[in-house]
Amino acid sequence: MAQTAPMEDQAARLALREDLARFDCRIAQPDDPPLFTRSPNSASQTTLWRWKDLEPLLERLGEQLTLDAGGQRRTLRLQNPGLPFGTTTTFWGSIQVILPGEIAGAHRHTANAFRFILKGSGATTTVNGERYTMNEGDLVLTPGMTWHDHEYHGETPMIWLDVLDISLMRSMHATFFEPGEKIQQEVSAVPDASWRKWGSGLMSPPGQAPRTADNPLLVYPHEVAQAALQAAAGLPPDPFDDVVLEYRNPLTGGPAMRTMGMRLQTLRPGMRGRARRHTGSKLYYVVRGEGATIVEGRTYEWSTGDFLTIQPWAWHEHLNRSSTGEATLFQVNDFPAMSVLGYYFEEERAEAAS
Ligand code: GTQ
Ligand code: FE2
Repeated sequence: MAQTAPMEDQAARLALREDLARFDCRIAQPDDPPLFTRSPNSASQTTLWRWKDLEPLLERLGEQLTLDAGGQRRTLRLQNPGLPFGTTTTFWGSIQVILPGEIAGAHRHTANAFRFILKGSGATTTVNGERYTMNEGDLVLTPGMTWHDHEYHGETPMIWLDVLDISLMRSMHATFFEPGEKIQQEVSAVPDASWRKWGSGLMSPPGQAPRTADNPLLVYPHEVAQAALQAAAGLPPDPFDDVVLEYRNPLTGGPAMRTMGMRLQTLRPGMRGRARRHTGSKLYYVVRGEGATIVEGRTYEWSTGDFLTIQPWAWHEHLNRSSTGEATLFQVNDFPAMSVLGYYFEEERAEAAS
């Protein structure tokens, strides 16, 4: 039955509308949009944010916005122009600026969060009593409901990418937020205990495996990720992503967070990836180098410091046209949440016969 055919019982439906509404019920009405679309029809738009535009804005934020003691953060949100709020349908990406001498006070919330350090080094973050120093390229996790606060004593402003699954949490009506009683948490006697136990990913103290499937790790240092990426460069290339690695929970082999997946990848000179589309959303950050992503026939040229989000179910492919320079991309996606709900689908474009 064609969806656009006029309903034969249109008059009856309209007449029923008010009677049903009195009892908090309704039936499909002639002017309702279709219940389903054949494939995802997302309002979220493919969007590129360029570092050359962001950098002066971040400078202004640092100069003009204060950070009060109430657990606030100084952040620039990457706002998707097609959505009422958020970077994608599930998560928010924001760039946080912290100045020498500042403390971003303790709080906790249901939203899962992580930080990927963009510029500077030396700030510390405390997560449930564990304290870690954050340096460029590090990934630090703040799983939902863990207490966290940040502190910085450096020379120049430090900035990092924050990603929180706020839109997903809101759509589930599960928002909780609690400010800390004190500005900063107490730090445990062994401040980096989980890293000491689980950080090698290969060996850990016997008899201490947690009973939950939650990731025991809070930090993925830059050097470790780089070494892993270099080792992976010796494997056959991935046809879509060249050299790509997932940040994993060392206990389960699953993704590092419950709702969000993080990846690091290298596109080597001359690489041209195959095209693919998938449900769910992702945000790329260009760690270094330059290249391009073709999304539904439109080319987005990116270089160091840029951010790119891709509309759900849009065909896209990556390329590195340089003959000498590698490009490194950090990626966050919502595939873990999509997968566990049964909503993750992907399709590969058939290769043209040559
Ligand atoms: O650093 O705890 O960008 O709670 C947004 C909310 C950062 C944080 C954000 C937050 C944080
Ligand atoms: Fe937070």
